[in-house]
Amino acid sequence: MTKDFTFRLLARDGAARRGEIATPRGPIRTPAFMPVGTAATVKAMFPETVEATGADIILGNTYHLMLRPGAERVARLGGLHRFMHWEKPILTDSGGYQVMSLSKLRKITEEGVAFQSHIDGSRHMLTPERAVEIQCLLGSDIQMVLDECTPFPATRDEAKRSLDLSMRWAARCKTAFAEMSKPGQALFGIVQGSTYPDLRKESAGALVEIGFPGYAIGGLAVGEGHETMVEMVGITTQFLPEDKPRYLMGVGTPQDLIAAIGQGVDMFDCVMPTRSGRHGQAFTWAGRCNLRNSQYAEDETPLDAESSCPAAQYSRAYLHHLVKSGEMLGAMLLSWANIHFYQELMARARTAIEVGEFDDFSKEMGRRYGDTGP
Ligand code: PRF
Repeated sequence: MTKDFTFRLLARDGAARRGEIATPRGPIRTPAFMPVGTAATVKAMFPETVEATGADIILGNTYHLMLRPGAERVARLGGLHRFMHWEKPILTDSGGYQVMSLSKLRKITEEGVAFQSHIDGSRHMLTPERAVEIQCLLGSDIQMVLDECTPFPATRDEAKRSLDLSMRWAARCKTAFAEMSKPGQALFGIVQGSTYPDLRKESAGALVEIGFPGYAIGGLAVGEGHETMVEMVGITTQFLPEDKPRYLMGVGTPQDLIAAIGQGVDMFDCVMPTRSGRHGQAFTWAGRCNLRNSQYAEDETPLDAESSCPAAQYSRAYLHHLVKSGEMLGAMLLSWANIHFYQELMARARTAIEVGEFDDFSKEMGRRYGDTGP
């Protein structure tokens, strides 16, 4: 097993890329979708099941784990992989984004972000150095720099000020990472710049100057809409090195993923398959399906006849009943079927790129799901 973190491009089809990231905990086939395991669990799923859907990597959150059960405690218990029974790679987000969306009381300064816990109101400080330290304590394979996800909409001045702060934090994270990390671990930079093409270019350039083994695109899917998001992704990937993985944070619908792969993105994470699964929404090869709808009450057909997922073989009538009754099994089966669908979507995208048919695949998905989503 290699001790290094490396990325290899295996095939290209237009701007779409098929690659593989090697890590000491195993390979990550790209394009990759990372199920979200915020609080050391992909909600309502067994780790074994997550693995069986084809996931090579999952995402964990610094913010949640530092508050509960605490990064030092996870470290004493042998690290996040051992704690949650997931031996494959884990990417951790740095916490800044979650602080801004979850904590009501928070203050950003040059030093970092001070905030009060959404759980018990306790006071905490997340600096670039502490964000890296926590991710090292967790034993994260791919860490993210602390950044500010610029709120949308933002004036150019606001976006510029925010991006400058994120770039200074990125440099501090890299220094801290060099001191604290273990071989085989990686730290990714995060491009910001809101919806301003010149700021996206500036941010990408600043990060490439610092130098990272992978680059994330942040600050999107925050209300700008599908078209603008795809445009910003395309502008950003243009200024990122070909030989490093690109990760679009917190995205998205199947259509978002296909469009972003078409712009050269390699990695994604999103709560959508698990969160919508817990709310009775299913992603199938025939499109989206809301199991709460009474049209399914006596529908004996399987959830998704085209899927090989065991959960998708249950009848729509049964899933409708479980969802309407608020039964846990409903959330479990739909989360499973949805994560399986997202993994299968990535597998089909990878194959399409390999055989040079990504455009056809993208059009076919557009027919099934609509081009820009619901
Ligand atoms: N920054 C970080 N995490 C994120 C985002 C970001 O901009 C987003 C934006 N879609 C999701 N998750 N650190």
